[in-house]
Amino acid sequence: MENKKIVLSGIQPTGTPTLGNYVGAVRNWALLQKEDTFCCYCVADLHAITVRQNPTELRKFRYNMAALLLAAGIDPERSIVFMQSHVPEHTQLSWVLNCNTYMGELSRMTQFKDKSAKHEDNINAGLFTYPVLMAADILLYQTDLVPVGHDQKQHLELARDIAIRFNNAFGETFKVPEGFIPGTGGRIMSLQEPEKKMSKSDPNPNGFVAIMDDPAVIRNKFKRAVTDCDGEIRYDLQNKPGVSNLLAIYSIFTGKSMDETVNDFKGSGYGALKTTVADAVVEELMPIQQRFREISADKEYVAKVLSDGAEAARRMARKTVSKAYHKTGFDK
Ligand code: ATP
Ligand code: LTN
Repeated sequence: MENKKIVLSGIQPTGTPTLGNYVGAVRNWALLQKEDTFCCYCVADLHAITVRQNPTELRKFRYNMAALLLAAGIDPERSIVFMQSHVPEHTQLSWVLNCNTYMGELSRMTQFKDKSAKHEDNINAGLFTYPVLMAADILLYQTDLVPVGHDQKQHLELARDIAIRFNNAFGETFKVPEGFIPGTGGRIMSLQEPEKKMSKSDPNPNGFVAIMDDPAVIRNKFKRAVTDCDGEIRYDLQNKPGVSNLLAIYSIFTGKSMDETVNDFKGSGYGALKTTVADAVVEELMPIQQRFREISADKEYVAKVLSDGAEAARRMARKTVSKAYHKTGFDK
């Protein structure tokens, strides 16, 4: 493991994961499992409670999210998969990092501003310090690479700033991580309002495709996707966000470049574009859905993967917590 690059990422078990989560994050998590990487993926359940959750639902969502990661190709023989709450080092480091993060930095986080506008009745301190917990997730594993969607760029930069600040003040403690944000696909847009990102908390279910949606539902959502009225198929994010989003999805799911993609649709209408994109998505998601049904039914297997994952994660995380506590002046 010494000369492998450490990859770490997390996903919140809040609601139904979407095509945006898949393309911006989970799909790359699976692809990053290579000879020269060691990948650590967590279900960020501690992050989830920054917004009020029903405990019964949360229990179900976090289990399903773990099963879905396995179904999407994360291989527990090669990578570790764990629940954030099973590894207490995350909260232990988080406190020390909180005391090395400024209120001003946290007030600039756009996700905090968005979420506090959305949940006016519950602007809790956890929602404000959420990016510090995320920094702890990352820095605990001496991470090299963090695969996330574009919306997490600001949080990632904060994690880097905190690491650099701590290292300067107390001596070399944390590796300063790099982001891995896909160019095309880092920001999959809503099918109904293509100027907004696709979000699982969108009250309009036609705006997002859920990874577990039925094929007929997926096809129908693409059929209703908002485009524009000039009828020309070209990639132009500014003027044609709906069509460009469909082209981006097609390019990712077929592995074709954007030029090839646009060429494939020369002379086609929007109807054909939507059907072809839906077919490509359905083809990749169907086997994942099938594996999800098998894996999620095997409770013992999922529990074993998670307990092995937590044990391996703790072995790594403990070293960093000891180091950071020692540098801070907390010795036994
Ligand atoms: P919400 O949409 O409810 O705010 P979320 O889906 O953004 O939640 P997470 O589940 O924690 O929040 O996101 C997991 C990963 O999915 C992150 O790396 C995030 O950047 C990525 N992601 C989320 N939405 C998109 C999107 N529309 N396009 C690309 N990546 C996305
Ligand atoms: N905040 C992230 C989820 C997340 C994460 C992480 C991503 C929690 N911990 C560590 C990368 C690394 C989000 O997508 N909302």
